[in-house]
Amino acid sequence: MKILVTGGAGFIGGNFVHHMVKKYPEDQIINLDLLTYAGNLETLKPVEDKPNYKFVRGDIADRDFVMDLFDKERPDYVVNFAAESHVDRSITDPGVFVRTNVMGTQVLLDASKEYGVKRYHQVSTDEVYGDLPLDRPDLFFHEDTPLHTSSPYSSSKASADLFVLAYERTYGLPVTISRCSNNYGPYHFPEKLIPLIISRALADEKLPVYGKGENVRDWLHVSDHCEAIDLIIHKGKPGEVYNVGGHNEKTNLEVVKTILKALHKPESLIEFVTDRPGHDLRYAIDPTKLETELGWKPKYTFETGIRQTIDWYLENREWWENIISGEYANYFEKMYGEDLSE
Ligand code: NAD
Ligand code: TDX
Repeated sequence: MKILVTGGAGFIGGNFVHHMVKKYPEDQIINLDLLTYAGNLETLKPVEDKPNYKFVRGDIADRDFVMDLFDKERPDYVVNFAAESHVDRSITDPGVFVRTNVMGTQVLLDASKEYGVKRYHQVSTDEVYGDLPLDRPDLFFHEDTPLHTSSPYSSSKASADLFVLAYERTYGLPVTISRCSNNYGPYHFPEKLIPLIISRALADEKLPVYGKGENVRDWLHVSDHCEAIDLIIHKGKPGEVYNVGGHNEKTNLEVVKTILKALHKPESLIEFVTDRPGHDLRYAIDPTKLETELGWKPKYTFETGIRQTIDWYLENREWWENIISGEYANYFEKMYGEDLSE
């Protein structure tokens, strides 16, 4: 089998490449990534010399390039992680989210149709369902919950999902979609909440918490997400959507305090800053379909997963220190400069 993974130099795609290269030595894993600010070849060091792995730099929205690649490689499976993934960046610059997340997906679908791939898998997000109220803990996102997006990011992901489903219905392309809750774990880019808090707390820097820190996210360790995608591409039914989540709902403030406690740092580092516009209140996934139909079960609880993640950041300082000392420093200043100044 030849598996084309797009966005494999990013956080989840990188973890998935590690998982697949190790677990399926007989398969060929091709990683197509543009290496935007979020792509990092350092993440792929552990697999770069493996005989069943190859990296190709390129843009999923570049039709001629993608068609040539499919013509040359003839992948059996396509797993699309490539995306602009940060909600805050989508608020300042939505255009690139439409280009990569919507148009890039449509180019990959065309190529998959043209070259007869056996499975096209779209890595989507629970954000396509919008948000749930804070005072209704009985409500969850199900696969048939209507799409109701809030940010340019989630709108671009929902649009892509609709194209994926349209290609199944109209052209019979064998597709699957997974919609996962918030991931955390190794190789997570430090613009996102958990690695941002770990890296800044270690440097005794102020920790920006939006609004009152009451928003709820449903956290899943990235390796449990990778296992779920592996199961879905091999055993999932074409045309189906699968929700992925492990019932680990926490307020942002709980997450930040858990990290501070583990690092023996004071809560006085917390700084409540201007809220994200349109900030989704609560995400909560019902993963029953994935559990009952495909037998998926997460290995990590939030407590074991956050410990493992903190240890990884402590043991791999070079990986994230290289990022925060580079171009990312300018982004941080623009995004938080005023809020966090003395
Ligand atoms: P990330 O930002 O860490 O990585 C994205 C990768 O895509 C980067 O390596 C980047 O270089 C690459 N890329 C961007 N534009 C590209 C283009 N035009 N062509 C080729 N490559 C391009 O993102 P992530 O957090 O790993 O998310 C991966 C996928 O999972 C995304 O589709 C995201 O929507 C989805 N998702 C993420 C989460 C989460 O919590 N992080 C949860 C659910 C779903
Ligand atoms: O500085 C911050 N302060 C803060 O309070 C940042 C960066 C975030 N937050 C809050 C906003 C959210 O309520 O923390 C929560 C998590 O924020 P992010 O890490 O930016 O993630 P989120 O917006 O929930 O989206 C993530 O999960 C779903 C991923 O980035 C998406 O790609 C995925 O689809």
